[in-house]
Amino acid sequence: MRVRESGCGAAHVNRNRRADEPLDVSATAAPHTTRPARPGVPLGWAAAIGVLAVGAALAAGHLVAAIVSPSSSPYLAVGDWVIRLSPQWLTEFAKTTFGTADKPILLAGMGVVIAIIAAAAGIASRRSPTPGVVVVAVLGVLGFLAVLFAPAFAPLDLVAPAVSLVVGVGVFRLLHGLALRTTEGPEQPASGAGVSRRNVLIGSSAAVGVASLGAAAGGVLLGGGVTNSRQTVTAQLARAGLVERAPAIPPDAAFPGLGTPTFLTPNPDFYRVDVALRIPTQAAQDWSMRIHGMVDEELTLTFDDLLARPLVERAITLTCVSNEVGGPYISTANFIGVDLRELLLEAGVRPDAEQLFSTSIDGWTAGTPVDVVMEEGRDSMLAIGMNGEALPPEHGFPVRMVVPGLYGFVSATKWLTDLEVTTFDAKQSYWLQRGWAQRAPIKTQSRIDSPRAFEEVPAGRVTVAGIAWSQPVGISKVEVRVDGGPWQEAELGAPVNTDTWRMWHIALDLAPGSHTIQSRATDRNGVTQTEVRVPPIPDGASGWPSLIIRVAS
Ligand SMILES: Nc1nc2c(c(=O)[nH]1)N[C@H]1C(S)=C(S)[C@@H](COP(=O)(O)O)O[C@H]1N2
Ligand SMILES: [Mo]
Repeated sequence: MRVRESGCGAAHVNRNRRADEPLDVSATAAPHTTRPARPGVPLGWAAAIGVLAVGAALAAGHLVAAIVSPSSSPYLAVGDWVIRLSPQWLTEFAKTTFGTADKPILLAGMGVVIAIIAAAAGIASRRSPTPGVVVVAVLGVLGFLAVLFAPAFAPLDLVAPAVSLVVGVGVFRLLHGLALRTTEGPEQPASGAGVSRRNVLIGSSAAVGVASLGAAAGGVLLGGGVTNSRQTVTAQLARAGLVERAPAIPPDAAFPGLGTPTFLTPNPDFYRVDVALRIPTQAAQDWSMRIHGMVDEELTLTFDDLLARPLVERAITLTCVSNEVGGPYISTANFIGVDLRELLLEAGVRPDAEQLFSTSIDGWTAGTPVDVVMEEGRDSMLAIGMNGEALPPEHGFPVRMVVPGLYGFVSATKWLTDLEVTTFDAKQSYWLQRGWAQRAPIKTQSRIDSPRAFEEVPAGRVTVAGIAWSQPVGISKVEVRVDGGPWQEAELGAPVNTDTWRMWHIALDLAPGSHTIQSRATDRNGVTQTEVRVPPIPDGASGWPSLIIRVAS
């Protein structure tokens, strides 16, 4: 295809060409010089048509997904693939730079890239719709494939991306045809053409808006279903005598007044780490799970089956392997649930089984060593409650796994839907495939919470406070030193259990000026936190926390 004009100005000149004016033609175009060039869609409109068509496609896909099968939104499915295919350095960068905001940032970034591609597709189609249709169709097929190859794929999931593809191509052809016709009409004055096009664009923008609202409404509906189901579960858990409650946390277990966290982390403050772009929205009454594989007797459990078993409440500190020294990915809650070891004893785990392979509703997987889960007193559980209420949606509602002493990526599967007893050779879990460790016991660590790094504190006694953890062994000692001097023992919070963190504080007399503060913890087996600094990958960061503060004179 030959393009003889490149801008709106050229089209305008051509339309108003007087007979005596020479045509603007290249030598190779000689045979066509007698035919005036067809005017194209102006640049801005062309770009807008591309963006509107793709916007309509995404909104329609999202809306249909919300109605038919929530996990099948083509936009989110493509986002899931971006996460899954992201190189290690990028995932870690996103986690450390954006924290929990990494997902909205990913989705917004995708939006920008898709909008640029869509605008380019529109611009490439200023005369013939073909290039734009091809690009919009390719985007649609990508969305289709992303859904088709999602880990938790079901055939019904194909409806949303199919609708999305058809809407994208259809809207593009429609808008393009309208825009071209209004441009081409020789009898139509230029201003009239503009108004007509404007109407077309306003109309289609409104359509995209309505579709987006519909998609949002669909999301709210699904969220409402989960809210109802959570309320029911919270009420069930509150029934007198149903749950064997955990002992109350002694008031001197934490020193929030000195700068430590509270002992139990309120649910809204509990750290969140996962790769789920969309939080699964399964209601408790729709939940069921199979325990199968290398077991004597397969078990199928519904949520009511879990409620009918003995329910226990246990204070447990969860920790993420991605936590840097001094990092925030650690929190503690009273988890309510059933004992996992007892369930597995009922199913009868074969002696040669190695791995408890757990799968989430969204297809994420974890591999937990069977010997750890089956340890007597390990307190591993299937949790359904957290701090007196049903699990919050973002922390795994309706059912998650919790194994004290193991980092979350090998044990804490949220939105649990399947448990297979198997070997390590047979199956590879999500993060194992990405270079993280197979066995990942939590490393003994401490963290200085107060003062903050580079904080200027008043002259006189300086209180240093923080946390230490070594689940499931427990902490026996925390020491602090200043400027590489002798280690001084800190005061510990009242012990709660060995599956939780321990708070500490110490008052120091410091001379005015800058000082380096370090801490190290020792567990109840007498093992002291190592000074050796390693990064989180593959099995957790280590090293002494170290920060500089200024004491005022
Ligand atoms: N389904 C699912 N479960 C998951 C994850 C995930 O990405 N998907 N991440 C795990 C990781 S790495 C951690 S540290 C814990 C964090 O649990 P939290 O978000 O409730 O604190 O969840 C684990 N369970
Ligand atoms: Mo994690």
